[in-house]
Amino acid sequence: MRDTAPLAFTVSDMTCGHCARTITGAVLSAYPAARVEIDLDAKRVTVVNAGDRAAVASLIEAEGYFPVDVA
Ligand SMILES: [Cu+2]
Repeated sequence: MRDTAPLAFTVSDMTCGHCARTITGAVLSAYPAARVEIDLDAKRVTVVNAGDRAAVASLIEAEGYFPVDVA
């Protein structure tokens, strides 16, 4: 199965490995087939094979972070 188009977010309040694991875990618990890539330096979260943008954003928000769409 081909990967879906990546959804990219900037999460400015993602500051450490704990944040990265929390966000990754939240996405994977809802979408076990997803792949989550985190670039902590760039504060970037990229997700493929998950739900739509709004669904992924709300999972991240539910953990207390503020994702902003990357155009
Ligand atoms: Cu952290």
